[in-house]
Amino acid sequence: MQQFLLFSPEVAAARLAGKPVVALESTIISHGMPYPQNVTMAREVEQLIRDAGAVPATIAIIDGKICIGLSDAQLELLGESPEAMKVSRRDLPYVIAQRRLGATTVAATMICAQLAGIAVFVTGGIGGVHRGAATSFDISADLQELAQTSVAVVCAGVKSILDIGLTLEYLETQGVPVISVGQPGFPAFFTRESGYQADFQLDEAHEQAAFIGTKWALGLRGGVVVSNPVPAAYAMDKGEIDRITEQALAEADARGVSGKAVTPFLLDRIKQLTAGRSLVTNIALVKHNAVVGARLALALHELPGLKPI
Ligand code: PSU
Ligand code: MN
Repeated sequence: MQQFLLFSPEVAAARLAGKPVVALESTIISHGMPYPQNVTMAREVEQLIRDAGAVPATIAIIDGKICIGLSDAQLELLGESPEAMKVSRRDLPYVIAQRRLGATTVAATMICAQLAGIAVFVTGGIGGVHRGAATSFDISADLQELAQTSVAVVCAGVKSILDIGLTLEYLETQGVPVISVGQPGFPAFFTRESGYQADFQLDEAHEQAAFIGTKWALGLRGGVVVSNPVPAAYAMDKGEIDRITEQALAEADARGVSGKAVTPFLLDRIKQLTAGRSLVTNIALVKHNAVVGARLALALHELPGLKPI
C-alpha cells in the first residue's frame, strides 16, 4: 500500500530528520465544522503541534493518493468543497481508485497513519455506539479500527449523541484501553464528565508513552484511546447540551437520516441549536488535544526501541 502514500515536503523532511509526527484527520474539517472556521481551526491546530516541537500531518485522499501532510491550498480545498467525501475504512478503495476528494474519518486516518509509520493521532471526538444501536446496528467503524490498528488516538471522549456506556463496553470487549488525562472520569466531548470512568488515569506524557510502548512491545496490536477533557472555561452546560442532543436525535429519527450521514447531521444541528457555541467548544478542545498529542508523540519518540506494530 506504500505506493499510494504521498508525503508533504514538511512531513518528508521530518521523517528524514527522525522528528516525531502527529496525524490529524480531515472529516472533522469537511464534515465536522463549517467553512471557513474549519480551515482556520486546521491551520491553528497544525501550528500548535509545531510549537510543541512535533510535526503535523493532516491526512486526506487527493487525486488517487493518500496525502500525509497537506499544503495550505489543500486544507482550503477540503474545507470548502461540498464534494469532499467522508471516507472510512469501507470507502478508501473507492475514493482512491476513482480519484475523488476524500476526507478521512478516525478509522481511515488510523489506517493511513499506521501505513505512514505515525503512532499518534489527534482529533476531537471518536465515533461510537449510537443510541438505539440494538435495533439500528449503528456502530462506528472507528471502534473496530481501534481494536486492530496500532495508533494512539487523542480525543475529548465521545459525544452524548452516542451511547457512551455501550461505546465503553464495546471498547472493553475489543481490548482497547481507555486512558484519561488529568481526571479519572471519561469525558463527554462538550462536557468534562460523562458519568463513566476511564480505565486508567495517566496524566504525564511519559506515563502515557510507557503504557502505549508496553502494549505494543507485548505484541498487543491495536489502538489506545487517550481521552482529554475540554478545558473547563470552554465546557458547555450539561443540561443544555443534553436537551439539544435529544432534539437533534429526534429530528434525525423523524427525517430518516441513516448510515454515514447520521454523525454529520447531528453535529450540524447541535451547532445550529446552540447558535454556534458548540463550535467554539469544539475548536477549543481540538486545540487542547493537539498539545497533549504533541507531547505524547515527543515522549513516544524518546522510548528506547519503540516499534509500532
Ligand atoms: N465526532 C465529532 N466530530 C467529528 C466526527 C465525530 O465530534 O467530526 C467524525 C470523525 O471523523 C469520526 C466520524 O471518525 O465522524 C464518525 O462517523 P461515523 O459515526 O459515521 O462512523
Ligand atoms: Mn454509523
